[in-house]
Amino acid sequence: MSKTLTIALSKGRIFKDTLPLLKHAGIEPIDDPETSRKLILDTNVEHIKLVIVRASDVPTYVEYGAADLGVSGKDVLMEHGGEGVYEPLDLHIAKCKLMVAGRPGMTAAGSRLRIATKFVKSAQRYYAEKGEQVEIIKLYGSMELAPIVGLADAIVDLVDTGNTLRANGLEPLEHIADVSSRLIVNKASLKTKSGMIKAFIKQMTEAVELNLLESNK
Ligand code: PRT
Ligand code: MG
Repeated sequence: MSKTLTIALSKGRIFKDTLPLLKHAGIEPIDDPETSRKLILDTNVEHIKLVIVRASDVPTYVEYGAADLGVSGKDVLMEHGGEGVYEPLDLHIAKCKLMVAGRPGMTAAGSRLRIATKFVKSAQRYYAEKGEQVEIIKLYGSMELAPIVGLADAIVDLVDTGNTLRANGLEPLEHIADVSSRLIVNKASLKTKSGMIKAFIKQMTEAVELNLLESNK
């Protein structure tokens, strides 16, 4: 049987946290993406390949079937919309929170609150559900700067330890969502490569359970 399974991953924390889960499933990459320039990594399992893409591109690769599977943050999936992909498993890795943050005691400088974020859809949905009219300003990074220089009243961003916010005189104000990384699967692949994918999901499920047991010790 010559069917290949392609798994899309991003470098950095997602790759680092996914490695031990893959290892439990018997899969180990031959090259290290942090030092190699290769974007397609072979593994010790001949028919399994890893493709290294930008975190925000993982759902797109999986949606179009360029990868059969992927590992993607819930924050990224909420922005992407999750069309064309199944999300069968919470991997409980790369955890953080999507939050509103700003200066302590922050209030709108104008009539409407101005919110800077790269999570435009999630921010729009959050304020719409609250019934609050806000102006959303799309940024691609360094969101913490926006309230300091008066570009926005507050930001919507990922928070883990809160150190980045504190270092910039900001604090977490409102919790929007808990974020962790999810295994995602292309819908067509689930039919055409059903056996391989179901076996992979089963092994990853076991690995996640073991990980959780370890971390509760
Ligand atoms: O960098 P690139 O544009 O390619 O993509 P990316 O920034 O989305 O990738 P990466 O690797 O930084 O993040 C991948 C995924 O990790 C995200 O989509 C989240 O699901 C998850 N994750 C978990 C985080 C964090 N924790 C996190 N703390 N992603 C980003 N952060 C950043 C946050 O944006 C802020 O700048 O870390 C800073 C806050 O950390 P603390 O500890 O100071 O609060
Ligand atoms: Mg980044």
